Amino acid sequence: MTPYDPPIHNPKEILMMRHSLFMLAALVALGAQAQTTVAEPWVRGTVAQQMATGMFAKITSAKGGRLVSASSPVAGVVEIHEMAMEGNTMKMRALPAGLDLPAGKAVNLKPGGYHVMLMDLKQQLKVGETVAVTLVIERADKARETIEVKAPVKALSTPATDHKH
Ligand SMILES: [Cu+2]
Repeated sequence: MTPYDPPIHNPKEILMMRHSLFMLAALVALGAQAQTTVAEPWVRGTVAQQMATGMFAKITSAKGGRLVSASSPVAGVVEIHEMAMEGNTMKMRALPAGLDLPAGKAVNLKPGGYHVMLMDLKQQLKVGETVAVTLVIERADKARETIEVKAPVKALSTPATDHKH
């Protein structure tokens, strides 16, 4: 008999166990990332004192889910909005339950439609800058996925407002 209990795991076993745990964590992270993709993100630039703007992108959830919330260091409040007709006027309103992302179908967030509303802005957002936005997706299996987006700030130019003489 030895005066002490033999170790349950020798160093080699512990190393292998750590390795497989690391592999498992890597696979879990990979699986979470592959579910939803965010393409062509951008934020509409603001003028001084402007308190709100929109963030737009094409979001595709491979297995379906909902965009349930978002946040950004440049905004005090961030909501998921839609534009909808109320009588004869186009109005925007918050989607309290979030934005539905059908499986495998790209949902286009664009001016005049769905958008991530950045409100209570802490600074002017100038063209050429980049805004960090965190999107929270609740997947069909109820697991939550967090996506960090770096959205370039762009000017919204439409033929109606972009006349130059
Ligand atoms: Cu809005």
